Amino acid sequence: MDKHIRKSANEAAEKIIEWGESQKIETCFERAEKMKPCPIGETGACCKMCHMGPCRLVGKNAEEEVVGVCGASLGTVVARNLARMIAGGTAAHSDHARDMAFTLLAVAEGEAKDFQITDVRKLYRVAGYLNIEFEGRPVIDVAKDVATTLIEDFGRQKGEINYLSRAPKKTQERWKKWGVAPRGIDREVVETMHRTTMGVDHDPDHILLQGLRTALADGWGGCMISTDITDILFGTPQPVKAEASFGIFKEDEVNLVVHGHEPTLAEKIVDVVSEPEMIAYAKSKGAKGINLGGMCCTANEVLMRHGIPTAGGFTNQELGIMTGLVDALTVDVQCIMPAITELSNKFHTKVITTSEKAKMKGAVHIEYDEHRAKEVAREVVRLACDNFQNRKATGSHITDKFPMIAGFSHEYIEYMQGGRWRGSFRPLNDAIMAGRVRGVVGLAGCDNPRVPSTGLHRFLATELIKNDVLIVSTGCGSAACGTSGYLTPEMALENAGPGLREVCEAIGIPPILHLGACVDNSRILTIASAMAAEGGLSDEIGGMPAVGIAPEWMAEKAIAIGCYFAASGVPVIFGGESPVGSSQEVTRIMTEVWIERFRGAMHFEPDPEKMLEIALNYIDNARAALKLRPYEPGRFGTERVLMDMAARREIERGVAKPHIGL
Ligand code: BF8
Repeated sequence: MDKHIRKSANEAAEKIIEWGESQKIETCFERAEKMKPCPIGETGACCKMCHMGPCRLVGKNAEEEVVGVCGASLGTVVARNLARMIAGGTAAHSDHARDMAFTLLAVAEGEAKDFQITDVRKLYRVAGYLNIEFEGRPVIDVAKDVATTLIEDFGRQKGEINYLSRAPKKTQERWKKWGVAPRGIDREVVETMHRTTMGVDHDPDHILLQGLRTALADGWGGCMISTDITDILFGTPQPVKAEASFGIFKEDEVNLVVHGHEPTLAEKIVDVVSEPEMIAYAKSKGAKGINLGGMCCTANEVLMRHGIPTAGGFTNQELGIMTGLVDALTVDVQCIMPAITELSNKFHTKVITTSEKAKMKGAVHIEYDEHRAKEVAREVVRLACDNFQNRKATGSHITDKFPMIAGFSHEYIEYMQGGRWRGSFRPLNDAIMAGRVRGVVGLAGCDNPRVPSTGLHRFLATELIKNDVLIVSTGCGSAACGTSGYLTPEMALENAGPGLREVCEAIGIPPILHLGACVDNSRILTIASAMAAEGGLSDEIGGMPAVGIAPEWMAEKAIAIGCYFAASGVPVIFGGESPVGSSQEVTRIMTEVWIERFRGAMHFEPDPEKMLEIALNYIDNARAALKLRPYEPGRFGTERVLMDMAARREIERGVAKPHIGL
């Protein structure tokens, strides 16, 4: 890794940070430096479940010698804290999914006139998963049944959530065997909160199994429901060209940025910004037009479906304001720094909160209402236009931007491997079996100011593709790659290993596939299931030459995602210090025990070189267990050809002897 990087590995971000320093403007980067992380987690645990504490279980031999006032051991406290993080993350994704499901229901019941069923084919596909009859029925009736059935998954008390049946049979059997098949999404979150309150579940392994059940409710419930319904309402993504980084902002247009997670209002803003009346309104304020951009996961949603440019991920939100070019920043829920309202006072930016669930002091509140979605969207756009006139000369105007390709849904990846009628995962499986593609890594999660932000993503992305590993990325991991110029097919030519390059060139894809927002990690689950069903690799998700990495994670949602991948059979590597590192018992359960039971594990490893090594080891070991040809660098593609030509010349000159293969 480049050791000279300061706060951000992204050049444009670094320029803004430096400009901010010269202006004495503080951002998360300076706050991260000032606020040293509490060592609790890595070197001990704190229990705040009752008022006999908080109990600090610290010290060299805390695991053996220290207990809380009630007698809770370090392992118990560490497991409880992690399970609560999973519950928090699951609640966030799933509450977002619930809103999407109720929007679909409102559309089906004619109450949300500004929305339509955009992708009927996807609706039918989902109806098929749910055993809902769709042939010959009005689309709206099918949509109502789909929405109602998925809404039941939130409050179901017994049985299993619907989408578990989409996993390979063997994966499902493991879940049944270990009692982690989730019943209802809300039920698992509530039960985790109950079991981890004072005086209930004290066995770390047992607590963590409930943590996994909750995480599975997130992955195969909340996240998957959100992805599917968003596709039904707004279209299943297919490759689209866009741009990334701060240079997406325009000097002479109104810059409106959508930030947060729920795509409903953002979709309507996309609709209204091109309305002639809105453009005329912007012009009446002295602007040449309206330029819409995104940040964080809302950016990913509108990027995947409309090619709306992204200013980047989590750590870019303050920096975006500091360009001085953002006239309005709408936010809804999740990953919104409270610092942005205070910061916006130094510039002219209006921060607009839009969710009934989330307000911020110093922001304008324009509440989203699905019954009058376009009207709300127009109100937001008008406010941005009004504010254009208030732009000040101050700001770190940055022009850097990169082209990018996004929009790789499960459905499109299937389609690109055989077309509409013969789409499958066969070519990808074959490429992995042959060793052209060594394996697949899901590079996901947040960017984090505690490391040279976005730098770990960049390092791993470069090294993995060089090693012929295909990357699927989501969330701020995708934003990190996009703002570094890593999401173009040309990237394959320059940096990918020869085998991966051959595959990418044949199919016409970049070596890093942007799959969408964080909830769209569910696309990786269904892709892995489809690869298992295709044959030739593992017949379950576990055992595939596949790994998940979240090198810069920071949110509880990331922990929930990591755990649902681990429970589904994917070894996962998280960066940074381990939040469970103080307990050897919990660390062992999450690695050795989970691998045995589920074929997935969760590691915490701060060193990016080691992350890479662990990932490649998992991939190579999985290849060996599947009795696939061992991966051989340079066996395929141009590099191999060049090597062969050079070797032949040596043979012809009598310098070397012929050997097998030549
Ligand atoms: O859900 S990757 S910083 S924006 S938590 Fe947040 Fe992390 Fe970004 Fe999207 Ni996901």
